[in-house]
Amino acid sequence: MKTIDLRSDTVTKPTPEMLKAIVEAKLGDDVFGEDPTVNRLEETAAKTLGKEAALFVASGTMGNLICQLAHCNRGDEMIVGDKAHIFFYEQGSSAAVGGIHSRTVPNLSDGTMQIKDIEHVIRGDDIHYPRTRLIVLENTHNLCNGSPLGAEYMRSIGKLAKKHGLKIHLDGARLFHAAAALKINPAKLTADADSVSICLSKGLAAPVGSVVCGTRKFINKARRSRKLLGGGMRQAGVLAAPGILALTEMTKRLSEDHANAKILAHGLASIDERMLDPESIKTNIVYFNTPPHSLSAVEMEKRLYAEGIRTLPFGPNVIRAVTHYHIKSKDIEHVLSIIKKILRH
Ligand code: TLP
Repeated sequence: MKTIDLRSDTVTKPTPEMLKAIVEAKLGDDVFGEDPTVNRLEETAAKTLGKEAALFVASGTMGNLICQLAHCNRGDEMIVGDKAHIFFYEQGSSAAVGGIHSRTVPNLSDGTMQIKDIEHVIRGDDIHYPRTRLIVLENTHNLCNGSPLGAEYMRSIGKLAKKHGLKIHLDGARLFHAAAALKINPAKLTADADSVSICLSKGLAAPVGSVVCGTRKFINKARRSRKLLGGGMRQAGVLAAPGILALTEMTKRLSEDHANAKILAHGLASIDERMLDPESIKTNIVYFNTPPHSLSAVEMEKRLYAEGIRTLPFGPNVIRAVTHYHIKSKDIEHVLSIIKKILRH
């Protein structure tokens, strides 16, 4: 039985072109800055996002932490959404490793935080308080239905940060998904951020890696933080080579994944409208409820797994399904027919 894996877009495997690029990659020792393929990936990422420089890192989690360490000193405070991946799913590494205090602000269902809520929690100069240094944003916003944050919103946060002398870090694990949904150049979404972390392995088919972008001065600092965390890699060009194709080729097809997510969302709503509001699905992440008095999320996940369909339960009644490179529209039709069958019995 063929498996349809909707757990995450992290499951995408390298394309044949990527495997060829891995074999042919020109290599050197990247800790000495001598791996030409890593250098090419970093230049490509910086140029794509309109930044001076970039740094190849092992993962999105590492990229986010490196940026926090480069922006903040121990005891500083960062303002972060209460549904942010950095706050929820990164083991509290801001505090555990960086000694950085998180001040949360509610994320609205579209992934934004209200300007007034952010402004309200910025600390004044008082001996009792930590110093506010950083505002953290996430685009697309994973836990908020994969919502894309628009350029205008980014600009308004940029203005606020300038007014208060704060820096902005953007967790752009799925930044290209946002750009595809908004039909906008990704650099327009990063112009107001001091640092951005993008993932090459979320829907873009690279096997490993993320890239952090910012000013040259910031990236020099970030390079030190990467070494501190043990993330200096040597002949990393074998990983950077597929990363270049992820950025230059695989970003072009993401609207296909968004279209499949929309088909899934509308199909689910037509099975039972209580499962989700299909209009809330703007990118490739679909959260849906199991209908009341039917199955729990764990039971539904098990029943789907028995049919070769993999999903992730995200709460007592919430399931996540993520579309990606390996998912075709006929797979979505099959998934919908199986869910219909499961709910009927
Ligand atoms: N997200 C994973 C899980 O951790 C939930 C997923 O399957 O969606 N920022 C965002 C917005 C992310 O969604 C993720 C991964 C990361 C950072 C961390 O990236 P990695 O897994 O490369 O450390």
